[in-house]
Amino acid sequence: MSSDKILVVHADGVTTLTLNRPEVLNAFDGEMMHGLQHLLREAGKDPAVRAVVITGSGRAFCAGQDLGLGGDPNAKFELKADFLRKGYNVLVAQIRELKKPVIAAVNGVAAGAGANLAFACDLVLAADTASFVQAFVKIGLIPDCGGTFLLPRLVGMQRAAGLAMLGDKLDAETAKQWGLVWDVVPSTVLAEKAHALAARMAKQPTKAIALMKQAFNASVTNDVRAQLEMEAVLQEQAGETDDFHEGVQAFLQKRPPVFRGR
Ligand code: LHQ
Repeated sequence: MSSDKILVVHADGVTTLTLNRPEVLNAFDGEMMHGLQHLLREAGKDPAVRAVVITGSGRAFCAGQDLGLGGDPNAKFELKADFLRKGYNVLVAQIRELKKPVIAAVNGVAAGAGANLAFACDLVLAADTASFVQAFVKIGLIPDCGGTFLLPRLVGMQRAAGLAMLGDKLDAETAKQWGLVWDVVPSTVLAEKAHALAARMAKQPTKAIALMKQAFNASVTNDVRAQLEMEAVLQEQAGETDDFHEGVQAFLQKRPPVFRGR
């Protein structure tokens, strides 16, 4: 499946997916949603892909759901639970469960589901011009795309409530101070820095990263004993990888390791 609504570039073990509907600030329509789901599935299957970057074209990262409804200002949006079940819920689960790191390179405003899509990624690298808006309250909705799950865990209940209930824009630097963003870089170098970060992660032991994601996901609901048991089981799996053997050999031979993601 190919669509000009998402641009795809592969380089250095990294697949970069660029949301490409700049005229509506990269808001999601059905085609872009299903395109992104498809491309994430493909990235998951391809052993040559060891990191994924999601970014936006033009001045925005993503303005969430396309509210345009074909240009009719009087149209009524019929919103059923299945809309989320088949759309954003699938997307968030795919990102959280992808056995490879996913980096959001937030190049501009990220609003509604667009903001929470970024927060679902493993690392968020933001341009200094980026901002984040839980826009849902402005149209009478609750945060979705994992927002009610992720926000309290990332920033605590007070800040989650303030962001969700007021819907104000949060600038990139404040988002970093609050722990929503890994780093902020000048907008002119965002793409380059995001690629360098992803290329570095693509050279890490990919299976160990997949197991870390599994453990982090489970840590949200596990108690400490369950989590310790999970670490024991997953560490055994990490210990069975070629990359573990390579890491120890490289250490003993006093050379940098060459991880192959196996
Ligand atoms: C847009 C959009 C947009 C269409 C900007 N759609 N055109 C799940 C369940 C089902 C239904 C609902 O949604 C969800 C999940 C969600 O994501 S709900 C939240 C949906 N998103 C929003 O409510 C955000 C709406 N957008 C905005 O608040 C502003 O556009 C932001 C704050 C993102 C940016 O503001 P500005 O920088 O001032 O840009 P702008 O408002 O002038 O937008 C530029 C153009 O993009 C404009 O079109 P035009 O033809 O006038 O140039 C907007 O209409 C269009 N656009 N967001 N979501």
